Amino acid sequence: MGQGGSRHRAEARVLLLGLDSAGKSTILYRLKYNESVCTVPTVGFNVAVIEAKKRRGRIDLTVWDVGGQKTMRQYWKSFYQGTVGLAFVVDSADRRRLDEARQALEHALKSEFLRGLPVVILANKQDLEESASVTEITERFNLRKMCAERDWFVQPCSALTGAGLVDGFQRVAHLLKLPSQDAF
Ligand code: G3D
Repeated sequence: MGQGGSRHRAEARVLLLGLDSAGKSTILYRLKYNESVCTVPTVGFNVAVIEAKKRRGRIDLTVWDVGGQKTMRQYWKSFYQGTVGLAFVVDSADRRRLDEARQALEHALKSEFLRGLPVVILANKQDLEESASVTEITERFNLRKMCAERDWFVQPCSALTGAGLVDGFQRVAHLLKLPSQDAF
């Protein structure tokens, strides 16, 4: 997202969650190196620092991808404390798993540690013809109700082409609240 020469600089921790195969590793890799890669299922975690704009300053988002397989989801909560924003990746083309994705997000958002934190849903794999639209995902996830007490946004994207990724994390940066926000 470019180099920053600004006086104002902050850091924030963001969790990248989503089911296995949603595209989390591909998203992180593309943002980090601006290229696509052959990924293997995430065991443990991947992390990347992404620079974004926030108000008059810059923010380094430390983005954690904790892995989305069923066995890994029980560990998501170990990463909640200290997190200031969420990016939840959905495989928009896998309609059979949209309900499972909705349930995983709903379960995560019940955590006390994530109360009121902004969430950006990355509606990934928009390059595929069969992918669900932003409107469909908003409705299937019942987001107006599920996220009634937090800021939320659905960002269409493709980790394959890179479209929408920078905008998605820019949106996370825009929505999150920093303890030192007044300094910005
Ligand atoms: P995960 O980290 O969420 O488990 P991965 O998911 O990043 O490993 O991606 C799972 C598969 O989806 C990978 O394909 C990857 O190339 C593919 N993928 C990720 N993002 C996109 C996208 O935007 N569009 C398309 N068409 N494919 C995507 P493989 O074949 O390696 O399983």
